[in-house]
This record gives sequence, structure tokens and C-alpha cells, in this order.
Amino acid sequence: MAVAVGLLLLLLAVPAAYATNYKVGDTAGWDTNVDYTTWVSGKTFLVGDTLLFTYGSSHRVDVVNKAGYDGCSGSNALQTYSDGNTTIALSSTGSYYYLCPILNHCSQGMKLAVTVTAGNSSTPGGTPPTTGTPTTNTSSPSAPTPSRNGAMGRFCWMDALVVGACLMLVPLLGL
Ligand SMILES: [Cu+2]
Repeated sequence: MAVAVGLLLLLLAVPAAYATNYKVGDTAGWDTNVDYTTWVSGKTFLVGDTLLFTYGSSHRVDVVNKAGYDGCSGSNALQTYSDGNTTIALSSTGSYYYLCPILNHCSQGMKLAVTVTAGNSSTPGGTPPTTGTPTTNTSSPSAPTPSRNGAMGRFCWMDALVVGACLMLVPLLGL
């Protein structure tokens, strides 16, 4: 029974590693007078995630390098999009830069820089890849382990080698 519960919890935990689709600017979309530095802060972009730019016909999305981003110049754009509903896959690690090259929209805030990191647990910085996932399962049991309460629970948690013995002892002791 305990094994079955453990497997179930493992299955429930898997979706947390799925890709996230970020709508740039959230409800504001891709527009002037949105602070995309603030929008980026606190987000973790992982390989496999996507960016969705939604914008009107007066805007574009240029993919630029850092020099283009710093200088608000789309003249050396790597790619240009103008369809109004642009999904860009973040397919590898690194820094990526986007701006709107129309008029002076870039200097009015339409510039975005994201840093994409690998999607495994050894990500530098130690931030777990949980950003952007719904936190609806906070009331479920935290881990498929024996009771963490009491001396027996702590003993079991100390060493995986004794977990098997504890699993047999805990029901007998009624802990
Ligand atoms: Cu624009």
C-alpha cells in the first residue's frame, strides 16, 4: 500500500517539470509602457518553455543580440515577426533579446531580455523549476516517506538503508 501511494505521488509530481508557456506582459501583452524587466523578474525560463507575444499591427517582434538590445536597434535582427501572435520556443540555454523596432517603441519599454537555463535539478542558482506551475496541491502529503514526526520518523529519514526496517516496525509500534 505504501509503495502504491509513493508511486502515485511520483506520478502527480511529474507535471511540475512540463514546459511553461509565458504570455509576455501577461494581460498587457507586447506593448509600450510595460516594464518587461519587472515582468521577467522572479521568473525562471527553462529549455522547452515558450514565449507568446500578442500585439497589434503597430508593433513587431525582432529577435536581436545584446548589442541590438542595449542600443534599441533592430537593424541587425536575427528574426522578425509581425503576425500579432508570435510563439517563440526557448530551445536552448543562453540569453535572448527581443524588441519592437517600430518608431521609438523600444525606448518606451518594448524590449525584453530573458535568460534560459537547463531544466534539470542541477540548475545554477538552486531555484527549483516550479515557477509558473499552479500551486493547487499544497494540501497533499509532502512526500512518500514514513512519518516525519517523532523519533522513529526522524530515524527512518536519516538513512535509506533502515527505511525498510522502519516500514515494518512503524505499524507494529503504532507510530
Ligand atoms: Cu511597437
